[in-house]
Amino acid sequence: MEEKRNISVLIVGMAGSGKTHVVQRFLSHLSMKKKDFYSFNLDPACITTPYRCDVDIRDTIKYKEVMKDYGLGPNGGIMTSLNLFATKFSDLFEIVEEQSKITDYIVCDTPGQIEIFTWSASGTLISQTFSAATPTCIVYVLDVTRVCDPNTFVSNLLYACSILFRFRLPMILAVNKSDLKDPSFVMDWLSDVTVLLDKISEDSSYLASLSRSLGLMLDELYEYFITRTVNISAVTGAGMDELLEMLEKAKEEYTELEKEKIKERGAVEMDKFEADKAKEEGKKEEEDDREDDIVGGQSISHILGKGEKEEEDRKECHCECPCPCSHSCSCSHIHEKKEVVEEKEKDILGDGLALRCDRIA
Ligand SMILES: Nc1nc2c(ncn2[C@@H]2O[C@H](COP(=O)(O)OP(=O)(O)OP(=O)(O)O)[C@@H](O)[C@H]2O)c(=O)[nH]1
Ligand SMILES: [Mg+2]
Repeated sequence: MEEKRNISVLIVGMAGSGKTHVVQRFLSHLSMKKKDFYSFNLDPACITTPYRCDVDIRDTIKYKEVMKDYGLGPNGGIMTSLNLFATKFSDLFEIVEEQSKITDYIVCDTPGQIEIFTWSASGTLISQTFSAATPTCIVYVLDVTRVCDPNTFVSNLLYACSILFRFRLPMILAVNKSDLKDPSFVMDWLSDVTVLLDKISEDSSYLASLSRSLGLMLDELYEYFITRTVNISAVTGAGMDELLEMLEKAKEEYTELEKEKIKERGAVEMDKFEADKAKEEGKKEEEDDREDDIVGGQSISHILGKGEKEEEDRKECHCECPCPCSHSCSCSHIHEKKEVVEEKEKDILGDGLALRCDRIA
């Protein structure tokens, strides 16, 4: 059977933005299109899943017992359940890898605790496990009835931004509940930051001035999302075809990002190699210096060498020296030696000089 190269879709977003219903609608759309899919529910606290769920975190982790056992509140309980689930990442990897060969889409519903994906270890582990096994994309669900408030819009984008930079996976903004409110203002705000800033200025609170600064700061992010925003409705099914098209592009983007990551890893490894090489060379230079010092030490011993050692010192010296045979030399130890020799000249005149000239020759 021909292997399929599918895509994993992680559905994230604020609590109540409609993630679970988006998963349900998206899966029924896939069924309609005769696409194969595999689904995960990673929300340990949900009561029911309104879609066919292949892997349900609730089958392995009892969230209420986790709360009791660890003395946690509801949010801590959800986070800890996810952390416990993430410890099984090798099993998760096997499932995702296997399914990536036989299905077109793997869809994953997540809990509303966005912190799981912004700073908890499990969010990173889970997303990395998915992306190691198959092309992976994050769909960030926005509730249009909430993000029409520009402050909420900016804080949602901040979350999206931190997830985007943390995971470095392609991300799509899915503006949900379009059946309740026209979401066209989102595109207006993304494509022209001044429209967003004007909207924020209508409010004179401290929060608005903070949003204004943040709104300006996120300018580059808006550009990224202009081509990656889709208006959907989990109730009516609007925008599902556009979402599918965007996921196809996200698959290509994933490949590009992976290439970059490999290149970066290559660069890091190259840097490490260079650093090791420099370290090795540094060590060698140090050894050479030490050798020089030893040689220098001998020279010093030449200077210091008097009496019986003197003749031996001269044997080891390879410099030309300013002796009467007209050889020239500028090194100090030789001059020193010369003095020594000159002193000796009185006693062993001729022999000492003759001895040196023989050696130099
Ligand atoms: N009108 C309308 N209502 C929606 C849509 N999507 C979701 N809802 C409603 O929004 C509410 C929350 O939906 P969920 O799917 O449970 O939201 P969620 O993000 O999964 O919530 P948590 O898992 O608690 O974070 C429900 O009452 C849904 O019926 C939509 O497209 N249109
Ligand atoms: Mg849900």
